Amino acid sequence: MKISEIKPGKVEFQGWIENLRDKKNMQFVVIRDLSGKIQVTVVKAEHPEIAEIFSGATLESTVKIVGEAVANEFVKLGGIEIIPESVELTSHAEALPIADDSSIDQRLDYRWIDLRNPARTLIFQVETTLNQAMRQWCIDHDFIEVHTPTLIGASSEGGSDVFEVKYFETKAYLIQSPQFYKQMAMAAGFERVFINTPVFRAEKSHTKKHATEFSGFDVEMSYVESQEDVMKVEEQILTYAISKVAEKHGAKVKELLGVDIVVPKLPFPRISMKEAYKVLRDELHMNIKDGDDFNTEQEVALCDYMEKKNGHQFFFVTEYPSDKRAFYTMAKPDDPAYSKSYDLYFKDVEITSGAQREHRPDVLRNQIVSRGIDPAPMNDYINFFKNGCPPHGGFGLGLDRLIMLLLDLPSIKEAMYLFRGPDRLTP
Ligand code: AMO
Repeated sequence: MKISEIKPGKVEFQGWIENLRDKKNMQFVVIRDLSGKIQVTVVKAEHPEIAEIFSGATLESTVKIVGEAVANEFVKLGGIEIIPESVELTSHAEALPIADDSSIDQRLDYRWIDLRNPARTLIFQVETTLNQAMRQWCIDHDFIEVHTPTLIGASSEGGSDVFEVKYFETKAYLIQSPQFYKQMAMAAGFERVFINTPVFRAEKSHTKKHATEFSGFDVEMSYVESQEDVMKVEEQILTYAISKVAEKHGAKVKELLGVDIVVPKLPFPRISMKEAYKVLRDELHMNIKDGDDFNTEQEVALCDYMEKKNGHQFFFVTEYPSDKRAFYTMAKPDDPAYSKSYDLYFKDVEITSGAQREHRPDVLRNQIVSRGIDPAPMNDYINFFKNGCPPHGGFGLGLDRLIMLLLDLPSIKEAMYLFRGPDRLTP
């Protein structure tokens, strides 16, 4: 049984030795499982064989215990103690190489020990609920889930941040996003799809928000008129999923991580790039020209401005300059220097890129060529759009970034079960 289910009477349970006080005549042992902790009390004279097992046991060893749970008002842990009849040591723990206050990199070396801390386990309980709710929203709204390969013959985002792998006598790449596959689903008539997949970026960035492998949550939908249709779906998915997290884990997150889960209000605030340039220049007195990318300082200033102005932790930036976006993005027909694209910011970090896509194969090919990308390896992708394909759009969200921000974690390393970065391929 789980420790949290223990009531007075006969019990059998397993767990970790969290604490052990070995007195002259008595032993007080705290056993922990995922659900809670309980005290085991041993009277040495009555059970010398059990006392001997505990005397030789180390902290964090695991045990199986059969005994009687009895109420005892002096026991701090729930007013119940276990009088054991038999104890079996199921594993022996060597001295722990890390403590709670070890550096993050030391802790990652021994992640299996690090994650035993209930505050860290909670991160993954939250992620389970969040991801499940995002999927549920999609399923409830007629999305089809597709499982896509992580090996690909051509770079899906352009650029150099792609891992190359030896593939028999030829080369393959690890996907930077399932972009091509989700767009193919639109050509296949699936109308609405979502994909949960690992994605890879060969970026040597050592920041709190970069990993070389992370979990993507991707959505693509047909018959969109602009990025606005995609943004409406994304804000609903997030509001629903965060409300589920607040409902299920809000109190525990506050207790163990000291963080309030704020369920965002709909709609999320929006600002176009053209408006953002004006705000940065006229109100925040920063030096930026129309068509530029934000530098980090400008990005932080804009996030700060939007949060203060709207009292909202999320906001969309829309209609980026076309030449700053990936080749598959549709340009605005009335103003082709700008595109039908968006990013979503949460607190001060970008968590999503999205857009309406260019679904006309001839225009798409031109966009590829005009970015200096060799169109030959893209032929399979361009072919998707040659046999009829509705206008479509979608977004890609970084799940690990979302968790990091939702729980105010200092780095994406804490948000990922196993972090992968430029200097880390283990454990
Ligand atoms: P983009 O390249 O913006 O867009 O990636 C989408 C989201 O993925 C997350 N992300 C990362 N997370 C951790 N470490 C990284 N190195 C990293 N890089 C990106 C971010 C980001 O917003 N195909 C498009 C999406 C689309 O248009 O549908 C794409 O991949 O949260």
